[in-house]
Amino acid sequence: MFQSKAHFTKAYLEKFQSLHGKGVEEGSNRDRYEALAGLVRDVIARLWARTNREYMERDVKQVYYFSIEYLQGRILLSNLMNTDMLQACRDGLGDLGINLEDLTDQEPEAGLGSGGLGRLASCFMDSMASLNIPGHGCGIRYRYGMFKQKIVDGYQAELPDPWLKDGNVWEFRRPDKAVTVRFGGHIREEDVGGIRLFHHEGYQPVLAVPYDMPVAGYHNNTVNTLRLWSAEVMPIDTDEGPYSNSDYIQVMEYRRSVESISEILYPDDSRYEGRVLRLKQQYFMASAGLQSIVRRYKKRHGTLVDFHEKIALHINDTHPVVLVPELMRILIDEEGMTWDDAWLITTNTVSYTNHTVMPEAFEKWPIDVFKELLPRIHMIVYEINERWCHELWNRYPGEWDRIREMSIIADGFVHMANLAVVGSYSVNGVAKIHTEILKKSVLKRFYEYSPSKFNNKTNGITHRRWLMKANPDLSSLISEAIGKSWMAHATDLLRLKSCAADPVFAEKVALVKLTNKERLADYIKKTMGQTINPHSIFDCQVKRIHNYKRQVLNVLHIMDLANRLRENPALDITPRTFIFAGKAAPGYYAAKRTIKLINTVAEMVDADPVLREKIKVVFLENYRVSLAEIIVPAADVSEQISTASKEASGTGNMKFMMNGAVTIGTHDGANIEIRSEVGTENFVAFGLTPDEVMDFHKRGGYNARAVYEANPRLKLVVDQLVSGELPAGRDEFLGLYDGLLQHNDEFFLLEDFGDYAIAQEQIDRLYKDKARWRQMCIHNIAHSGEFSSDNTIWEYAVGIWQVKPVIF
Ligand code: F58
Repeated sequence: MFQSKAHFTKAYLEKFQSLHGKGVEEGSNRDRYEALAGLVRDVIARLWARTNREYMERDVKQVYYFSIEYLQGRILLSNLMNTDMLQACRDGLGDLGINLEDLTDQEPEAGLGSGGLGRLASCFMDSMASLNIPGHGCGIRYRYGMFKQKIVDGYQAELPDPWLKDGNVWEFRRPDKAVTVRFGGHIREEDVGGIRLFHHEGYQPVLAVPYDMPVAGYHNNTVNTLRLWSAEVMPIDTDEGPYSNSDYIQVMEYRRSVESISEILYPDDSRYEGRVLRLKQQYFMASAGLQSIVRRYKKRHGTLVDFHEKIALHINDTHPVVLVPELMRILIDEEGMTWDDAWLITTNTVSYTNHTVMPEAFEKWPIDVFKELLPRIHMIVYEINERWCHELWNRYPGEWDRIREMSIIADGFVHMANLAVVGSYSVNGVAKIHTEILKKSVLKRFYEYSPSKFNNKTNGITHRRWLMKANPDLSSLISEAIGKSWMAHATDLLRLKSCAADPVFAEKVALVKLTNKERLADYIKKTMGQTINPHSIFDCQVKRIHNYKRQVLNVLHIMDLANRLRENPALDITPRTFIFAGKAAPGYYAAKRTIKLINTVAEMVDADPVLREKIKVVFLENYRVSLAEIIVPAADVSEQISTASKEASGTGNMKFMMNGAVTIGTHDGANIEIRSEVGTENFVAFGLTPDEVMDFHKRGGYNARAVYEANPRLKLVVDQLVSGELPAGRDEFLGLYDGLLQHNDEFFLLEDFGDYAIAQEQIDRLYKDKARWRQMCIHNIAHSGEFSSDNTIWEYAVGIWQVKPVIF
């Protein structure tokens, strides 16, 4: 590795020349980026080979994390940091007159996810490698990642994201490790000597080719693998594939249908959409991933009888759950095991994380679709269900409703969450309250059946990306104050508590915040041409746009503030910049209207000289990991205002806290744990409790119109949505208005409005007390180590996977 800059510079110049056949002074930033990334890749590749050798020789238990999404973001700087080459590299490039950031900005961003679920998977990859845990990722190499968002006339427009068009330095294509995944066709059964054999015939074969990406741990020589699968047509010289007896058109149709499998990432939607291609993606990933794990395992062990002793398979939500019947298929059809032996192995290998309580997000597939696409898997799921229902009949004789609720196949659908619970040995939620809701309500029947399966693993975020990489100035300040141990052990950040009362330290923290705010202001100026005041309060709500996340509640409060300012221009408030960012799923009409509303209110504020003195609203285009890395360190206030009980955990809340923002938040998801960790005095809470929300759902009794009538300030802003006062068509927000009043405000915005406005006033008061505010920021940073994904992963490793670190 390059501890000295001279060593680095020499290697870099050589790499540049060998890659481009010219001198570095003649190269573009892209050329220079490629040479740098190539150099880092070479170093990492050596460590990677060694890591895999160690795992193999020591024959340790390994975990495979299956996720339909990974939101990696840019990788170069993380890799430089984790391999301890950052300083030498920065200095060495400096000597050559090159600015490192100009190169890292060249990297296309791997945006293979739509939100928290995908980003969690990437944080987990980083933490597994950094804790020396033999843990790998399995996913899909989408050719198009999350769409690029443009704002046109206040509306969201979507553009494709061809992130691979100039190549991806970090991937290693491994054609020798390709496997075949089969779709469609039929099953021919045969009895041979009393044994039933299943022959899959007439299927469409798809070649799954892995692209491996190294995942480097922090200063520990460990490099794990993120294996992403790409769908390709079978080679022309195989006997599989529609080549013999097929005409040109058929062959081209085959090509098209195969390549579509790993073509696009489906953006999240407001409700679950049963598109066949999605099921195809799921089985493609599960089958390819599993086949490659099995192949390697058999090479080492010869048999799969102890598979569960050495392999843990984790499914990130239900998307990869066809892994369960696929493992059964391999064990029974290919290994000749009995059903019972195969079931024992499978249910001791697979564990499952649930990420949502919203019933409309639960996956279910029409049984006919399932059967046609995956005939053998359908047979196995059918049998799993038969046996499961039999068990249920024995345990709950006559309780038909309970049995229907718990069965995997019911009402013509395969219920994927039920399959996940039945087929795994561990089911976890992602924050304490979320796990309780799973146990009490969403998966209540399953909890009653096997309570020991259920456990909580509160989410976390990697402090390496979200503090060390995103906020280097704050990181240096922290290290000056408490030493560097927190980088490896994030909970050491607690030591900062002793600095909270030190005004000199507090002043330095405030200065770093100001610098970060200036950086964000520059970005906004450059990209949007808008000027924002770095001395105003930066109040941020950045996340997917969703009704339950209640961006509209934030907007209603801004409109109320505007009304109060119009009434009293001397209103004594600290100037505030409300910063929004986030994507709406293309088919989610209401979320797209929310974006228009935010931009409309932004326009209204800008047009009014009284308002623009005190407030500013901006919607930043194309939210993504690299943008979050600029916004989060600059935030003063973190908006975490989902309807209580709806946000499984949230992880943005943790990122903001770690960077010293104060949360204004509901009693929801991980907010509850953040608040109890940091202390109620360092968190501004408001709104209904989860129990109150669930009671309303269960017993009714909520009357949105009554709430609206009773609060004149609220009534005014709601009316303004449709009064024609906003600079948009009069009908533009009619749907939104109706949602609040005619449809009784499903997410309790009106109910929480009053309390939210009071909480916002509290924020203003607290901010005015500089010393107090700074202390709050420092307390938030100090307690954020608890939410490092290192802690979360450690709990998964010990409590679920039973995998141990491998240190070498
Ligand atoms: C999120 N889910 C939860 N789903 O909403 C959030 O509370 C939690 O912190 C996070 O998972 C991590 O546990 C989420 O991001 C998706 O994006 C799905 C992806 C696949 C399609 C459906 C939405």
